[in-house]
Amino acid sequence: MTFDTLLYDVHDHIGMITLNRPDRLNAMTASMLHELQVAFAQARDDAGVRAVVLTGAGRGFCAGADLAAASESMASATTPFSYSQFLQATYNPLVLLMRSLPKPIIAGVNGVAAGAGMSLALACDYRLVVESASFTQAFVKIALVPDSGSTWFLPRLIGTTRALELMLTGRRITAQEALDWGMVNQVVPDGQFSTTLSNLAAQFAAAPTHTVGLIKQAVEFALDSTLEAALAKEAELQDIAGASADHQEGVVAFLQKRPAVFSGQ
Ligand code: LHQ
Repeated sequence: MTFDTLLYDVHDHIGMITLNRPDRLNAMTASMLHELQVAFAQARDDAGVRAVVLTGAGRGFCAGADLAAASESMASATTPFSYSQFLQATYNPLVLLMRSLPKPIIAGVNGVAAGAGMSLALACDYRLVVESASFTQAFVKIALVPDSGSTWFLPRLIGTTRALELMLTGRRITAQEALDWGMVNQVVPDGQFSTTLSNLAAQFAAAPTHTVGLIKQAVEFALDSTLEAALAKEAELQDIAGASADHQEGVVAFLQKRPAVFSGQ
């Protein structure tokens, strides 16, 4: 499938998704949301892809929902627009698809991430951010509730006090503040962003992909479980990881005092 609102490119086992509406800071339209689902599903189903990168073209990562497009479609709708139906049909399945992807997703936050654009960054597994980027829970500024998973991700990542502060004020925080709060993994000077992102993606693409998927599954499960259930889940998933070719390779490589070469299996 060819994409109109994003670029999707696979190289060196990396599936690179670039939001591509730079003059709108990559604000999301219904077709971009559909294309994102297609691209993530393609990355999931392609055995050659071992890491996924989500980034933005131009000076923004993603400004959230395209408010101009949203108000146009509301104005032209023949029946009353339902936010709930729209979210359930577009953003929600996308976020669930990302969270269940059995491969690591790196957000390459190249600029501002606002509203649902910030939610998408939070739905990724690792956030590499340029120093000049910023984050805003812009929803409150247009009298909307945070959506696309922000209410779930943000308190878990930075605690309720700070999550509510961001949600209630819509204050734009810097990359450094996001790092200090544990909301992102790494902040780099703008000039080093693309090289660092490529190196990081290559590192994830060389990881034991199947086990990485199991780690994601284990943590997702543990977030909403008792200790007892989490321990049982770890044991169940360890059976699967323990039977993998990459586990064997990891142990042999350790004993032979050489770096492991993982196949992803
Ligand atoms: C935009 C947008 C944008 C369109 C910048 N839309 N054009 C789900 C369900 C359904 C509907 C509603 O929402 C949702 C979920 C949500 O995501 S709600 C939250 C939606 N997002 C926002 O409210 C953020 C709005 N944008 C901003 O606050 C600022 O643009 C930020 C803080 C992102 C960046 O500020 P600046 O760096 O100063 O850039 P700018 O404001 O000058 O924007 C550059 C251009 O991009 C500008 O167009 P222009 O023609 O004047 O150059 C903006 O109009 C356009 N743009 N965000 N969301």
